[in-house]
Amino acid sequence: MGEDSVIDRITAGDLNAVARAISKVEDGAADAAELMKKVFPRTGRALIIGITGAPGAGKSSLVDKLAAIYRKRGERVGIIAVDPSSPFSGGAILGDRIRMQALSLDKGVFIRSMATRGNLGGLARATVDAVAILDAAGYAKIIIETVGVGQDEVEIVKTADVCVVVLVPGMGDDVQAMKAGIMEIGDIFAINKADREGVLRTEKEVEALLSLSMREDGWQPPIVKTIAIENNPCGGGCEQEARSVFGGGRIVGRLIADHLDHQESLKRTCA
Ligand SMILES: Nc1nc2c(ncn2[C@@H]2O[C@H](COP(=O)(O)OP(=O)(O)OP(=O)(O)O)[C@@H](O)[C@H]2O)c(=O)[nH]1
Ligand SMILES: [Mg+2]
Repeated sequence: MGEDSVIDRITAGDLNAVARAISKVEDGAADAAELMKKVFPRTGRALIIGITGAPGAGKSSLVDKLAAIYRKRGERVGIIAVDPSSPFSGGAILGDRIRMQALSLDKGVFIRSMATRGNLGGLARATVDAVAILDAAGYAKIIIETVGVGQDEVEIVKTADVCVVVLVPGMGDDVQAMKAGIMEIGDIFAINKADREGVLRTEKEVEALLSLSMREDGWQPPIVKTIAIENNPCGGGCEQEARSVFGGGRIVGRLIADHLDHQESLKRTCA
């Protein structure tokens, strides 16, 4: 099949064509560059959201909630889970598949996991290309989830329009250690697992770190406390605490969505 009909099928949102194009860039296929030349002029409409944070911080759970909010608005959502430590790719990794089960049945959601095939630079490039393919295919929101521990992973989320850094209570020293790369790239800080102890302390620590650095664009990253899972396994006790944190049990993905809407409107104004 000619490249022209492939690009037509991508822009028409054909799922098979999209999946195959992503495999092509991931494999570094010989004709991938040629295809991307046709893809790039058709991009620029999506809001690209990077979600990063330590392993197990609740990134996938938040992505799930966020995507559900966008789906309610009728927007199509592309999700790319980048796992630099895993050699497995294609489809979603098992845990994410379970976590995003409802989403994965939804035809308006495209979920894909990408892994390193040898070098991180290659992964970063493949991620950028995959995002562009989803953008050309008309996904309004594209979410990149990545474990943000090292500088290389930070590079991946830097390609996003907005970056949400997910922290959890009681990180203490970890927050300090993350200061180097992550604090600078966060446009929004989510303290997830806010049903756990130590939320306020972590919030103060993040506030303190943020106050040390003034961003060039003057943006003051909001800190939002989130609970990404509804059925907390700890019974009624922590629900109580959740209510007190949020003053009435507000849902949490919503808070991030509101901030992202604000960021998107800024992006539109600047464009
Ligand atoms: N108590 C509590 N547990 C949560 C919350 N959010 C997520 N979890 C749990 O934390 C665990 C990890 O959640 P994930 O969403 O997989 O976290 P992740 O950051 O995507 O993990 P990796 O992709 O493996 O780095 C799961 O068992 C979730 O159910 C929360 O707000 N409160
Ligand atoms: Mg995950």
